[in-house]
Amino acid sequence: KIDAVIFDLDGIITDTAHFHFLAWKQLAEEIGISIDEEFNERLKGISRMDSLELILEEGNRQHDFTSIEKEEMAERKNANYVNYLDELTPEHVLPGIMDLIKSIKTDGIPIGLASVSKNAETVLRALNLVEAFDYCADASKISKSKPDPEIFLTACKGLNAVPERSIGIEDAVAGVESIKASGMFAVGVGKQLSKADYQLMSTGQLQWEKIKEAFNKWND
Ligand code: G16
Ligand code: MG
Repeated sequence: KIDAVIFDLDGIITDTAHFHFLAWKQLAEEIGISIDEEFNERLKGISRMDSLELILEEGNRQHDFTSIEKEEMAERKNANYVNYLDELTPEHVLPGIMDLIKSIKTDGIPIGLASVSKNAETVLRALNLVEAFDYCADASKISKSKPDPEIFLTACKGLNAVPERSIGIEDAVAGVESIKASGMFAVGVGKQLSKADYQLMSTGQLQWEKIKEAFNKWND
C-alpha cells in the first residue's frame, strides 16, 4: 500500500528552476561572479539565503558584504524571479505531470507538495493547481531547507502518511537527499541523481504503473 505521493515544485511540476537560475545569474553578474547551469544544480532545493551564500563562496566574496547588504541582494534576486512568474500559465505544467496526478488520484492516494520556496503558492495559483494538492509543505511550515528531511517529513505528517510507505519526486540532488533522509522512496528526475531509488531523465517519462512497480520491488 502507498500512503502518499509528494512532489517537489521547482523543476518537477513546472520549470521555475530555470527562472531561479536566470535571476541568480543576473544578481551574481552584478557583483562580478559568474555561474553556470552546472553550478546551479547545487542551488536547487536550497533556500534563498543559503543559495546566496553558496554564490558568494563561489566568487570568494563571502566576507565582503554585511547582512543587510545580503538581505538586499536576496530581495533583488526575488523581485527579478517574481517578474518571470508573471509569464507563468497552466500551459507551463511540465509534460507527464497532469497525467501522473490523474493516475494517482484514480488510485485514491493523497498528493502532497514539498517546496522550500516562499513563492510556492503563487506558482501553484498561476498553474491553476492549488486544488490538486491535499497538503502543501512550504517555507512557512519549516525551518531547514533541503537536504534536511524536515520538509518531506512535514508533508507526510500533513497527509497522515508513513514515510516508508510514501513516494517523493525530485529533480535536485539536495531534494533526493532530503527524501532519502526521511525514509521515503525517491523518484529522481534528471542527471546527477543516482542516489534516487528510481531515476528518469525527464518528467515526460514518469509513468504511474512503472513507479508503483519500482516502489513495490523496493518495499519487498
Ligand atoms: C526552491 C528552489 C530553490 C530556491 C528555493 C527558495 O525549492 O529549488 O532554487 O532557492 O525554492 O525559493 P524562494 O526564493 O522562492 O523562496 P524547491 O523546494 O521548490 O525545489
Ligand atoms: Mg526542484
